Amino acid sequence: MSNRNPKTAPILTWQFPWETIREYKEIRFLYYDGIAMISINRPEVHNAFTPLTVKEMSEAMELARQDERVGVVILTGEGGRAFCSGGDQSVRGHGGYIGDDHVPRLNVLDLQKQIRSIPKPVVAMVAGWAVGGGHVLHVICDLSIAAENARFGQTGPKVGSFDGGFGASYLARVVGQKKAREIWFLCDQYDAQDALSMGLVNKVVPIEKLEETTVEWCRKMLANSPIALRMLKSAFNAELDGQAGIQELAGNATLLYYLSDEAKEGQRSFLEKRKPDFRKFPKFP
Ligand code: S0N
Repeated sequence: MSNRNPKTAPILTWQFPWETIREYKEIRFLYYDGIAMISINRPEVHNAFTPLTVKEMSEAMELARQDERVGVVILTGEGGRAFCSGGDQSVRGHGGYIGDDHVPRLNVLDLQKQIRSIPKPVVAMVAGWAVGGGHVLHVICDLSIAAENARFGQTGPKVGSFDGGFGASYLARVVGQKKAREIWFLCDQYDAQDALSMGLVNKVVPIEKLEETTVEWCRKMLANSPIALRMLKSAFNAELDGQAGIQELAGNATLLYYLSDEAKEGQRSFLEKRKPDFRKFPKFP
């Protein structure tokens, strides 16, 4: 069915030769040259998410995590009019957003945690609206690249919701306490240049350059050491994420330790039913 609403009719299609990794109902999950793209495919409602959209994004994020070809993930929305307008208000019910199973859910909170913990950079590619829970999704991404038509803001206090988790505390880390409180308390909208000047996005480009620039940034990261990027991401997260953040950072340290002959000596000695010989390993200052 063609979209005749002038506010939501698509103005942007992807130009790179993306391949579909898996077919979904409410998202597109694509791959190109080391990059996975998860794109919300509900342009007729400015890419508002339902429980199913989030379930699909969550599965795609996990597949991107497991896929060894993938070094960077792009999060975006189809059509060029919106990145994401938050939770779909037409399915919001008593206690959350209601899907086909009639159960109210706030499963976007699980997706937020996944974006922070996937050990690969996640880049928000933002054209048009990034508001409400959609704004929170871009805030949580490691980097945000915005088209000149991007518009940002929180709507919660106007529409009867709020995100007191990462949506508040991490936003405040990004733009500072005063600005974060302004964004939530006033529910104003900010253009791409406003967002750039408050450090909410990394770069602003004409919409025709959005995909090209985002892929270029992804390629720069793909040319760098994946373990260094992984360690840095968990290090940036660790302080704010408390025990869970330390667990991630420590998990990466364990991964590195497993790669060493010293750790392998422990495993081998057990399998060979002998005492481990750790004396031969260096005691670094
Ligand atoms: C984005 C806005 C500003 C765009 O305005 P514009 O360009 O004038 O277009 P509209 O005519 O308003 O919209 C075009 C069509 O799209 C539909 N639509 C837009 N947004 C939504 C939406 N969120 N849900 C359902 N439909 C939407 C319009 O209805 C219209 O369709 P037609 O023409 O057929 O009527 C403007 O659209 C706007 O303000 N949208 C609403 C933004 C919003 O309030 N979003 C929800 C905010 N809350 C959340 O996201 C909470 C979710 C969450 O993340 C969360 C986190 C932590 C704890 C709890 C929660 C929780 O789930 O509550």
